[in-house]
Amino acid sequence: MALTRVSRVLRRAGRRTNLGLLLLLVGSFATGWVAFATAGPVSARVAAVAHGVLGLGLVVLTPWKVVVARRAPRLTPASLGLAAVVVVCLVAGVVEVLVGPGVGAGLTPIQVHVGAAFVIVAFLVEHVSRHWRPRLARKGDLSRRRLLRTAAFGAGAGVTFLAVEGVGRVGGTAVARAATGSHPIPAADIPATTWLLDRVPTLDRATFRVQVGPASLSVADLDARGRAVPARLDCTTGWYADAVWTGVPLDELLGVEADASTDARSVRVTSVTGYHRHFPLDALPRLFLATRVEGSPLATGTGAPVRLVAPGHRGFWWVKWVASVELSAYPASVQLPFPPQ
Ligand code: HEM
Ligand code: HEM
Ligand SMILES: Nc1nc2c(c(=O)[nH]1)N[C@H]1C(S)=C(S)[C@@H](COP(=O)(O)O)O[C@H]1N2
Ligand SMILES: [Mo]
Repeated sequence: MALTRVSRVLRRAGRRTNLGLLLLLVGSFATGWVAFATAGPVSARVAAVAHGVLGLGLVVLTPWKVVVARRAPRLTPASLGLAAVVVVCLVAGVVEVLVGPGVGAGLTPIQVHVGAAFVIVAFLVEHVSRHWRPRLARKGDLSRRRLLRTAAFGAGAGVTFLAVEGVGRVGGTAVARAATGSHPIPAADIPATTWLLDRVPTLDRATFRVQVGPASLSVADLDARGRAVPARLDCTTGWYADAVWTGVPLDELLGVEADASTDARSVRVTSVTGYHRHFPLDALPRLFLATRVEGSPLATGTGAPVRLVAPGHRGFWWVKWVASVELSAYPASVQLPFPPQ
């Protein structure tokens, strides 16, 4: 009895299953980047929950998709490859949530996760173009009966999300996560983190100078003017550290010049490596040129001798090995959302 009901529900597998998969995959890919970009407690949580529910919705649709695939005249290696990378992506995402970045030598779960996501996109383009049927989405898809099924599916995805969260709580591995989903690490354990392919320069603290507007400052100059700045560094690879940095606010270093300038629309903070970010001018009081963390000079890998501390911004905004801070005519809104290096 129960079995025939299950098989009747599964027999509905077809066009709407594929449409659902497409929407979930596109939605997961897009919200993943939003989750990477956001730092605010509410926006980060909304992005992480939306991303998790969309991604885990794929798990809920699996029984229906298996029916679709078994009906096909033959299984192709490319489509099985797509299935495999989706599994890798989902497993890495859940491992990130439940265990965090500490596992795995060399690659973090998030690196595997995002790498797999790019491979999914490539396979998916091939799969969808090979299996494309006209009118994938239809008007009737929004009829009341269909909406009830969609709502039931949404509830299934929501419950799956809560189940993963629950395992993390009960298992005690995902308790003190930030709104972004990141796991806590002690300030002393902050790892040297490269966004993508930047290099780690070795600079001499005694002779190094930072160009700040028209002024050239030594590390000792900055050190002498620094004050305690408690801030959370939250990296997209899934860890955060609360630490007290020693730094000077940029409005103090650049404020007079910024007020006098008529064409400045942002401040550009540039690393000796070329890595750089633009910030809006009203952020100047909340950006700091820092020379120390927890009282000690910065380590080579983590930005020595001078790095930016940008509370409220995800880690990739915290430019390391700062060479210059200068006013810019470009608004901060026109830069790439993520650094290219
Ligand atoms: C089709 C592609 C993707 C799928 C199917 C997917 C799916 C998932 C799933 C199922 C989780 C676990 C969610 C949970 O249990 O709360 C997850 C976590 C995560 N994903 Fe993705 N994802 C995709 C692409 C991306 C991309 C492109 C990014 C970033 C650029 C990303 C960033 C993240 C992050 C940061 C987490 C951890 C969130 C947290 O700790 O709460 N994902 N993803
Ligand atoms: C998680 C993502 C997906 C996986 C793993 C997957 C996998 C498969 C597999 C293994 C087959 C059997 C035929 C073959 O091997 O090519 C198949 C068939 C099919 N797929 Fe997908 N698919 C996915 C997403 C999609 C999406 C988004 C569409 C949207 C257009 C789609 C459309 C189809 C169609 C129409 C068939 C039936 C082909 C037939 O019966 O001849 N699939 N899929
Ligand atoms: N020049 C430069 N600055 C950088 C990066 C980089 O690759 N190059 N990585 C950023 C990223 S992604 C993070 S999370 C923080 C990491 O700081 P940490 O090395 O102290 O952990 O620095 C940011 N600043
Ligand atoms: Mo990062």
